[in-house]
Amino acid sequence: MSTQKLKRRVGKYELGRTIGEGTFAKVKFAKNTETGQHVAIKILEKDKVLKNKLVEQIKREIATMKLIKHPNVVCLYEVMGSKTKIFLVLEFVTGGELFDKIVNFGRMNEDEARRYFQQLINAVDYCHSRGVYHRDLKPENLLLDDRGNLKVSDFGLSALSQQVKDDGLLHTTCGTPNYVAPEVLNDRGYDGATADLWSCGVILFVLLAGYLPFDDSNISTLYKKISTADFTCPSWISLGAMQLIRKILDPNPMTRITIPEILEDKWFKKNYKPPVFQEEENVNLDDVDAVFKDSEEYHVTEQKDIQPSVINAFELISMSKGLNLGNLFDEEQEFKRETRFTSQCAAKEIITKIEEAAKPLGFDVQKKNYKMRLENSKAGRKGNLNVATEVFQVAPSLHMVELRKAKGDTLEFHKFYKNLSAGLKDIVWKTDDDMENNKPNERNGSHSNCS
Ligand code: 3AM
Repeated sequence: MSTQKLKRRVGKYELGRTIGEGTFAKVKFAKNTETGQHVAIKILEKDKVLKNKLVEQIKREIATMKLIKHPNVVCLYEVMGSKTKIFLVLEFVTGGELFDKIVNFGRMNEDEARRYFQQLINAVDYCHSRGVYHRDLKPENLLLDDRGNLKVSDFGLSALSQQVKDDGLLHTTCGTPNYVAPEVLNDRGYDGATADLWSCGVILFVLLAGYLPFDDSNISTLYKKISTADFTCPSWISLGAMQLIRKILDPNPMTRITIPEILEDKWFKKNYKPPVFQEEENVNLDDVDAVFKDSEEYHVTEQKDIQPSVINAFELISMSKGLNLGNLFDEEQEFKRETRFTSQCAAKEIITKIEEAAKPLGFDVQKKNYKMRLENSKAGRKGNLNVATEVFQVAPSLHMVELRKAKGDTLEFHKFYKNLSAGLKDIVWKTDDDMENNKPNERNGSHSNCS
């Protein structure tokens, strides 16, 4: 146990925490050591993604994405490859996901929903005009920047999970069914542009209604509802918005409204400001070629450096006072994905207490030295919630405990943490300030109840 850190480097990037894990990729926070710029690196396993017939299409789409510098599309800065992995260096987007707003605050008013929808349509229109389709537009891919602007992520990457069949059309087996167009579900082959538009219609409905247009616990009933566009608009949605949603959620892709027609729609056009941006010139695509050439001379160097932690004990203590949800903010990720607290108890006792508190909440516990992995046995909104914890020694009788969401939904992590806190209150070190804030009339000298 120490505060030394094993830093992983890929080329000029120093890798930090895992931001999220999906089926095909892991997303990690990273820092460009030359410029200090924060980025997100998506890491894909080559053998999982490059074995299908779409390698040429994937390469073309990744190359096109490097050329796309649109204000509402997550920017792809650079592509690197090692023997086994592909690293996509992306713009780091700090405002969280659009749908967390709905989960937190409920449905939006029409002006706010329209602004996001206009940005979404602009992003989709621009990428389509360059021959890149998303094919998997869903809440997780709609991020917000620090100024509240929408940024669509994963454009051009979904070909990684697709197949082209003999009819030359795309076929897919995965994807979040609630957002997927009927022709995609029927697997009769589909056109990427009209299918993306359907997903935009579902997204607009969710923004305005606060719930999904098509939802059912029975998957075949859900498919039937989607195939027949069986949904009802709630009464608070205006006629103009309702009519537009109906034209987008047309189960027949041939008669579905197109983007040029949406741009002319009266409801859509209100307060519309087309985006102003400059297209990048002189973009170098050598890195994309190199990744797909798969020759060792182009492989990026990966190394692990042991570095002493730059945080000293005083900083650790000041950032970890008590169990306070305010501590969920972190310099690297303003996403509230991790928290810390300090304890005067022995490390083994802390670990036992966390285990005892997590198990009744339905979590399986795996332990390795001073690290633990807590996994919820039940699937949540974004799969099973996984929490990584680690105990660091600050001084012989002072430990810092870090809890980080490794996988799953951020809001579920917050709920879990709140419940866990109740079971840990005996071991958390409370400062005089904390005691004062929590129990204004009661002061005693004992700050934690370690055995
Ligand atoms: O696991 P959650 O849903 O909390 O928001 C994305 C998702 O978070 C985040 O990584 C997780 C897996 O996709 N993410 C993806 N691209 C990102 C980016 N460019 C990003 N976070 C910040 N910047």
